[in-house]
Amino acid sequence: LQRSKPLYSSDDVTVIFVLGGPGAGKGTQCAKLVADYGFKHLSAGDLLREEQDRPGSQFGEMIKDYIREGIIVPMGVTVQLLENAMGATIENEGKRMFLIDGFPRKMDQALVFEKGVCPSRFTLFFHCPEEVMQERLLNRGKTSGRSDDNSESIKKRFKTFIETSMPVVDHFEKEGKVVKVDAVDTPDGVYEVVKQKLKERGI
Ligand code: UP5
Ligand code: MG
Repeated sequence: LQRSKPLYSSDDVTVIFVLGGPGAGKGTQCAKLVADYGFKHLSAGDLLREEQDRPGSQFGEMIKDYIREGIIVPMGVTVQLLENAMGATIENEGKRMFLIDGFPRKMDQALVFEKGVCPSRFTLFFHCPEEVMQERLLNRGKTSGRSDDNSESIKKRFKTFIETSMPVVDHFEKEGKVVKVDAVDTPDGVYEVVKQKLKERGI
């Protein structure tokens, strides 16, 4: 994981990080972007849940505990899953434009990924008040089967987001690499703004 230069250069591969609080709508907006722009969508949370359920995974139990507690799985696991998924996508689908959803959410992940895997073009950041996110997650929890869509876990996810993940957004903000979108509107309303802002960034 520690490399002297990234595996992919930003000339060769486009990486857009997609961040925002739990339930801000990252996955929803990524699905729309995939349909219109042909990005490959890689959700770190989805990759972790897949690994958790993979028979024989040595990390399954650990991932399960971390996700329920709303804390960040040690970065080695997540970075490796993303790197594998990117490699497989480039090889099998020939796609070189990635939406990396829900990652990086801790400073160490951000630094290691950009130094060792691929520098990001920018971060698409969905801003949403906690009350709105909480309502969405509790509502989804009725059917999602996600172990962390309950009020106890949601509280912990919010705390981690503020304490651990917002510093990542602030870091990229200082580099002028954050595209901020208000995420309170309807999915289609939010998406209109996303498209406009991507256009301004040359996408
Ligand atoms: N919805 C969406 N947009 C809406 C809108 N505009 N108006 C009304 N409703 C809207 O949406 C959530 C719900 O809201 C859905 O029901 C949707 O229909 C509705 P979604 O698009 O799924 O939001 P998203 O931001 O993707 O929410 P998600 O729950 O996936 O966010 P999290 O960031 O909490 O979850 P993630 O899967 O990324 O991570 C889960 C856990 O994995 C973390 O807590 C952590 O423990 C672990 N993890 C790591 O350890 N490391 C990582 O790098 C990443 C994750
Ligand atoms: Mg998601």
